[in-house]
Amino acid sequence: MKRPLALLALTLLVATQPVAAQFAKVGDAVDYRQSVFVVMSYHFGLISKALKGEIPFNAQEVAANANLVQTLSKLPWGAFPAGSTTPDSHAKPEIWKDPEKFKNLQQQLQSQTEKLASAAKGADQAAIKEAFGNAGKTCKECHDTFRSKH
Ligand code: ASC
Repeated sequence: MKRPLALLALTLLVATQPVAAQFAKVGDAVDYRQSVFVVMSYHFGLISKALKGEIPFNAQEVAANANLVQTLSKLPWGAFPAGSTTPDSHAKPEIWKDPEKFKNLQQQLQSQTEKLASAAKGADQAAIKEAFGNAGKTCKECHDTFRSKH
């Protein structure tokens, strides 16, 4: 394959299968998903600070952060191979005992971050705040059920 074609094929693969990452070791999957959650939490936190007035409310930055959160919310779920817990992992066995509930919460997060990104394109801060709150509640609901505090 010529290089531009190979690059295009790779780009399409990555673009259409963001969650199909393959991991050689369990620890790699844990590192991958934790990295995504750290970055997602960082950008989610910036939106929180802007809404609370702890940093200036810059609409473009809030929208950019919301877009990042939306994109990032798609990524961790391909990195939960069955039973993938390590001493560093906070994943509870319930993830693999109740996969339907776990999946529902993933989808809920993705639809709510989509709504957040959509609200953040407009000037209505109350709407952004509401969408932000709903997304945050889903983070918490999933953590309460599926994430250990250790
Ligand atoms: C965050 C973050 C979470 C969620 C959660 C919301 O900023 O890191 O895990 O919000 O605390 O309840």
